[in-house]
Amino acid sequence: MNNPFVNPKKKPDTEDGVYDDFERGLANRNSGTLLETLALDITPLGAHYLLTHFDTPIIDSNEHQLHFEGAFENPFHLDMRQIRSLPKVTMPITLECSGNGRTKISPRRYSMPWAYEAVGTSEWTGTPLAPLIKRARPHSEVVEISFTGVDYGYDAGVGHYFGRSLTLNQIRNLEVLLVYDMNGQPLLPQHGAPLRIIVPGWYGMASVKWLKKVEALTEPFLGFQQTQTYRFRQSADDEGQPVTSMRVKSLMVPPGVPDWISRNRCIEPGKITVNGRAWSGAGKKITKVEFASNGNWQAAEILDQVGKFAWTGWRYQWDAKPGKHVLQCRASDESGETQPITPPWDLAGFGNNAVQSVTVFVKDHNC
Ligand SMILES: Nc1nc2c(c(=O)[nH]1)N[C@H]1C(S)=C(S)[C@@H](COP(=O)(O)O)O[C@H]1N2
Ligand SMILES: [Mo]
Repeated sequence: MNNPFVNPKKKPDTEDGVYDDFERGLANRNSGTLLETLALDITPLGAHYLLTHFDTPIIDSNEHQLHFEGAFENPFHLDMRQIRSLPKVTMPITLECSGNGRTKISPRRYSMPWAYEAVGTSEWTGTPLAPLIKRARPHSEVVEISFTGVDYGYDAGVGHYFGRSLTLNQIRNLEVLLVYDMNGQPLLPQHGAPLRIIVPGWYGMASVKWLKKVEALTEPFLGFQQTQTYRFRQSADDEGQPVTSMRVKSLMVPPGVPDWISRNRCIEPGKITVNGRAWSGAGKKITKVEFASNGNWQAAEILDQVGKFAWTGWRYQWDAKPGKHVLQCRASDESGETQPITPPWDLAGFGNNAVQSVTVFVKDHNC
């Protein structure tokens, strides 16, 4: 048997709110962040969301090498000691999985069932990638650079190493970083140790973990993760558009205390401060955040942006009156984009930046 996973590529239908064992298995492996950590500028190590398609490779950082190969004049490889001695940059960067919000789209795609929690901001330390590409001297006919991880597996019957590509201009303009530390500590195995890239402003799929190969290509990269998925598609016969920059979005720290199972909230009556985060892609600044209780939208206060490629804090003083309320928040960015109330349709559930809704119950009396 050469390939035990040959399959017809058609994903099973899903029922809203009903998840099978395979989806539950994915959810157990790919943990989300804890929404309460949105109170912090930087997501604590261990509370950053995780999305790994295959297995987490266990790599000896003393042995690991990064190979610059393909259509370069000056191919070379570097070990981790050499990479760590290159000019060092630390930047807070917000990363969101493009499948975040998938469960809120109906019908839901059969895949990792994210609700709101696939986002986080870390202090990433590494070295800019562009000077290394320059050092390797791409041939004049190079059109793209591909990035390949150590992790191999199957999707839709296709065996492949996880790989993505960018153009030379994208690598320069997006300020792509070759990263080895996260929040001041060596990358954890599940976040790509010992080496990954971070593509600021783009959805997470571009930020290849466990990076082993940077290859200069004279034809566009046709890897599975570049061409067979991560495309916005309206229907199965739609060729679609590649998923790239993050869409404007915001989340709140759910106020009050939760019910263990439903996670609905209980709040004491009176004035409370609701706070959260807002972000967008492609370096676009957040210009407005609004907060609503039962659809009554009011301007929230915008706090400092944590970094050029990181989220912005916001807060709102809410007068909690007894009863049941649905709380929502909505951000706009400097390009004039605003979060939609209802999820934008996408076949695979990518790019859902619709507003978050949190149901809260405010008690009649302080107790
Ligand atoms: N090699 C490799 N890189 C990868 C992935 C993967 O499965 N393998 N997942 C991608 C996706 S879809 C996302 S959202 C981010 C998640 O990064 P994190 O797990 O560090 O949060 O990594 C990206 N890089
Ligand atoms: Mo992702």
